Amino acid sequence: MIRQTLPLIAIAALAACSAPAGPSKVTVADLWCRAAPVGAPAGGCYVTLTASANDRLVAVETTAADHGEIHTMEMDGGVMRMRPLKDGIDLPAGEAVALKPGGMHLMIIAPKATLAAGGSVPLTLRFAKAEPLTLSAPIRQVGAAMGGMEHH
Ligand SMILES: [Cu+2]
Repeated sequence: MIRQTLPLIAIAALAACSAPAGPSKVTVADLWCRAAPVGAPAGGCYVTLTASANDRLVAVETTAADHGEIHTMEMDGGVMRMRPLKDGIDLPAGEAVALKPGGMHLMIIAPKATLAAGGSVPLTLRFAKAEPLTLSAPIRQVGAAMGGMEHH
């Protein structure tokens, strides 16, 4: 059985690579978007990215909202503020870079539909070197930390 599966995997890998292998490949883990109430002006999405060679996340696109942005959260005079990262996020080779609540995150601006738990958001991540990745991010309800937001 094992002897038969190996060549099949090799063929599938070749078929997936229509272009020559790029200088880097980015691995995605823990991709999700936070559920948001009806009419929310924006939604947050989170992901852990690991690039095989030095790379950079430069943009996020989605068909589910007006547009996507890459944000960071920083303390500014004792207040947590979000601001767009115009140069994107550095992805050092082999290092897992986590975008998570309270830190760097993806933001989808003006969602076209309510971000309801159980649904999903199509996201395209664009990198400086690696091929873009189009993914489906599951929408998850975040409980206690979001206070009354789930009681709409
Ligand atoms: Cu944001």
